[in-house]
Amino acid sequence: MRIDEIKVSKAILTTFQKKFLDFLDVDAAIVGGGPAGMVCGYYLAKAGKRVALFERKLSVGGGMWGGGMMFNEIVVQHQAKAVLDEFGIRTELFEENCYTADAVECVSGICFKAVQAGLKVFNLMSVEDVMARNKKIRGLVLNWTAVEMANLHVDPMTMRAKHVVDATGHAAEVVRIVERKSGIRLKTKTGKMMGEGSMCAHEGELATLRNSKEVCDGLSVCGMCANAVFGGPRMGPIFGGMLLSGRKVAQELIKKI
Ligand code: 48H
Repeated sequence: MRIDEIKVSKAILTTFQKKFLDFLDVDAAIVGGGPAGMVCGYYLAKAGKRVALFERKLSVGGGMWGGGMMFNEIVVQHQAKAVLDEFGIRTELFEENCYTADAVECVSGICFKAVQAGLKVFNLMSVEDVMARNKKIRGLVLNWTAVEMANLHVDPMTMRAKHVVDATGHAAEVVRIVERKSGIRLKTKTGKMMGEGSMCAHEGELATLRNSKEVCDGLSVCGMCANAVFGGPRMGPIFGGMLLSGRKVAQELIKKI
């Protein structure tokens, strides 16, 4: 039977429309598909929650593909190896409490299992604002990344979530929007963004986990974003804190939602 080009177009438009409609009102919405966001989405989906993840770029994986300085190997510590084990990702012991893993295997392995667990990933979509009511974050305002990049004057659309997770990495984009536009006081020492500190790998890893939590009603942070918001040093190409922080926020939300 000949392939009908119009049937192909109809198939894509119909299934995508259904997928998007089904995930316009969810338990959790995650912004950013780096390691922290993807791991968070995996555990939430595995627990039966309806979760959508919005990623600005064509591919998920964030800063993980490039390992350290484009050498595509990552490092995790003993505690975080358990998360990679959960995804079936192979690790090699380098020295005590220092495992390496192939960055490409990490990203693809996490992505595959997360999507199969039920996480719905919408790539090429950027979150440009939040929906807030009575000082609570209730959803996200979305636009195509292509619109953002071309600086086109096209209005966005909105989706609703019981809880939002900012996993946008160093930029902490969602929290910055909340701080700038909503008048909500953040649950930080100053009520504002504290900012990321300079490199200290050991403290940075501990801080990432400690800082991964709710930052205001309806909004949690994980990964590098957590240190940008609550104040904590950077840690370089060790990714254990990112994986553990995604898992921690998921575990908190599983109980809450
Ligand atoms: C949609 C968005 C938006 C938006 C951003 O940077 P990431 O990899 O974040 P983490 O926290 O999972 O991992 C951090 C790690 O990669 C890292 O940078 C480390 C360990 N650095 C240490 C150091 O010392 O430098 O991923 C964030 C993702 C990216 O894919 C962005 O494209 C995406 O979020 N994103 N998606 N709407 N507004 N903003």
